[in-house]
Amino acid sequence: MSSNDRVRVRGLSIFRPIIYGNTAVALTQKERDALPSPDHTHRWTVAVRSAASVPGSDQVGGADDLSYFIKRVTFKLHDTYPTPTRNIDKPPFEVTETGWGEFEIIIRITFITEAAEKTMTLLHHLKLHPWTVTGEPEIPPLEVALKAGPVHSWQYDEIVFNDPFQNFLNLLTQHPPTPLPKVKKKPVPFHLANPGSFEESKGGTPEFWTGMIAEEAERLEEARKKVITEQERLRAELIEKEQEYEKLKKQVAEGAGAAA
Ligand code: SLL
Repeated sequence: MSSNDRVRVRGLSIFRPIIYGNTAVALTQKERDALPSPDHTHRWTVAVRSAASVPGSDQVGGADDLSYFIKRVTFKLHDTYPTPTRNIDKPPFEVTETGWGEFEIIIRITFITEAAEKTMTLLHHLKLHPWTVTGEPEIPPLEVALKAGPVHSWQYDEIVFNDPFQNFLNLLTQHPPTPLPKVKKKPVPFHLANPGSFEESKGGTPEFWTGMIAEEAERLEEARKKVITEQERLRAELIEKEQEYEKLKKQVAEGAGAAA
């Protein structure tokens, strides 16, 4: 360690792209029967991975080994699981389980000591059932779930390190992240897409790519326009109702006046 190592590089920010989330598959009746808990309906994996995927792989993300800056990932599962706090100290930073229900998973990332960074806490809603058009949770019959294929719910994030220590910065720059593909080779991750029917959502493994930011912006813009249109419609309706109310109030007043 040189004397410069513990000096912060002021004004510099460096980030590493990650994804966190889960993949889930429905179990066949035969698979369920073979489990110690036959009431479990799905097998799922929750993970923290590098954002880029291995080309040709059917795994979402995970091209890079993140252990050069992540020491530990803790997944806090639902209390119905034995030892719900799962500490994963080496890659892959993931937990695979079977179960029957969706729940919130607290994900805590501990960085290597050299980072001198606080742990980072993320929240992920474990998703087992296919995305629906309405967005309302809907549990499809087993045969539909099996046909629809794996369910994916992944969130892209960038871990930003501000004013990093020189030695940590060196470590990071020695491990540049695999760049995301510049063209979309696979369907958009479903949680970002306009979810289709169960059938349509059978799109294979999603992959994060550079254009997803522009796509997300487009979706937000569309949503914003929808909200404005709806607001205008409601405002017109409100004005109409207020006018009607005034009219009725006047009629009542006139009626009362005539009766007096
Ligand atoms: C629900 N609030 O009611 C959620 C809880 C719990 C999920 C879901 C298996 C645990 C075990 C399991 O899937 N727990 O092996 O007992 O939907």
